[in-house]
Amino acid sequence: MASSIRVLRVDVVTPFPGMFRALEESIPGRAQAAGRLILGLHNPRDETDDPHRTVDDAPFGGGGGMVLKVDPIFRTVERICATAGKGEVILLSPQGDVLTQRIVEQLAALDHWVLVCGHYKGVDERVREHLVDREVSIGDYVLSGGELAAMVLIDAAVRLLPGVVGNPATVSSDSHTTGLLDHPHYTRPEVFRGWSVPGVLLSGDHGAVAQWRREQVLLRTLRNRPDLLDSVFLSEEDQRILARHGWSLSNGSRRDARQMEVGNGHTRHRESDADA
Ligand code: 9D3
Repeated sequence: MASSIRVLRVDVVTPFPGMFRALEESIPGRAQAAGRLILGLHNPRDETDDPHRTVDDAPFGGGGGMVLKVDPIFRTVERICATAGKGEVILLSPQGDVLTQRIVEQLAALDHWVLVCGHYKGVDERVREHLVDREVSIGDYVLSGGELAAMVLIDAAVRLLPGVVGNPATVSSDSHTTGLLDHPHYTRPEVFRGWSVPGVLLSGDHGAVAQWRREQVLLRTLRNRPDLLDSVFLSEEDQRILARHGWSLSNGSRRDARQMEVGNGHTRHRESDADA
């Protein structure tokens, strides 16, 4: 078989293993139950020798705050690799490469990760210098630690493992796989509190539906994330649709699309508005 069953093993080094209970839900939970995701949680406190089980200490050179100690982290990672084999050691920290779907895809192709969670206190630089293979951030905002970032990375990768998400078409049509935002979705009822579903979706005309959805994909992307339009292939027809809304290939994302009037062609949702 071309798409053989793969298992992703993730060992996480964290003083807060309880946070990872969140991964027992939803798709990561199902992946764990099916043995497709094997999650190991390792508390660096268990690799300390002192009675206080100290994992942090004051910084050399002075200044405020504390720094995660190198020895408990090294010992924890070395114990993991002695048991489960050498994995890709990834530090979650604000200094890392900002996570993209492309990085998720690269990492999801590997069999074993060792995630080291950073902390607002910072991590002894020797961890970065001598232990870590790559460093990942999930964006430009301040978290209290790397745990939630580690969970974001795990969640994003697990759903790419063949067979974890039921319908492979769902994964390959994802907005960040196609590079554009998604079109609107509706399900029953046809009318809710006077707000009706766009007629084209009820028309049974598959060609018209496909055309409407493509238009919505393009207009939503133009309005909310015009930067994405710079890095995707746009057909002549796509460019014509966008041009009708003030976009041109040359100005692309530099235009402030938020000030453009981009509706979904269906702004009058309330039936009572129809003859207002
Ligand atoms: C004073 C400089 N701060 C960096 C902006 C220090 C600092 C704050 C918060 C250092 C670490 C942290 C804790 N954050 C993470 O460990 C972290 C993180 C994040 O804060 N934002 C986005 N991605 C990540 S991945 C790990």
